[in-house]
Amino acid sequence: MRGARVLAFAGAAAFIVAASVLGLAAPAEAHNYLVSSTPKAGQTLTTLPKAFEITTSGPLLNLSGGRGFALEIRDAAGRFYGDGCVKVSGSTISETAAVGPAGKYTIIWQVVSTDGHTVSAELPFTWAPTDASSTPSPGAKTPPDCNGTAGGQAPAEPGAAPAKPADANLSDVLWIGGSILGTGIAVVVTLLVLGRRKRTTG
Ligand SMILES: [Cu+2]
Repeated sequence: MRGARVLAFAGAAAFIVAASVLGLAAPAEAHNYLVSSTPKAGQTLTTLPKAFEITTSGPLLNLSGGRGFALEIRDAAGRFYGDGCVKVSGSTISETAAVGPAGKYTIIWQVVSTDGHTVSAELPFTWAPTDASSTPSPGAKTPPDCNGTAGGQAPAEPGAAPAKPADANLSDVLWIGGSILGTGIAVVVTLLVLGRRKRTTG
């Protein structure tokens, strides 16, 4: 009788652990991913659009005026273009388009998923203007900071590799690992308390 109760309790504890792990693993699947963009990855632009845009799979978490969001425009030499003023609207971030001379460019973007984790990636494109009268922007050596305002936080220092989505996955793993440990401790403490109660009352 007593053995059966312990077995039933252990089964329930295992179920709670499994359920909490699965429940916490689910948000990891909810990281926003790229759905569409202007320009498209690998596209050759011959005229400049009004804005560069990154549209992701779902709503973005914008709790502190654009902090954690970035859209950096860089040329092959590593110079930065644009004002760094990132607009966050629904599932899209955008920034006024700006480029320098014709050549290869990379947009490095970062957003905050609704679970609070950041996701970032690179989007290469080519600038080949057909209108020779367009004046290229001179660009800058350091990332633009939108005139010192909070928005447009740079995802990486110049020359450093941009943050990869793997960082977010690692924090998910740590989060899940921590919750398993916490649940395990709670189960052991509960078993100890039950065991002691049995001994004192029975
Ligand atoms: Cu996450």
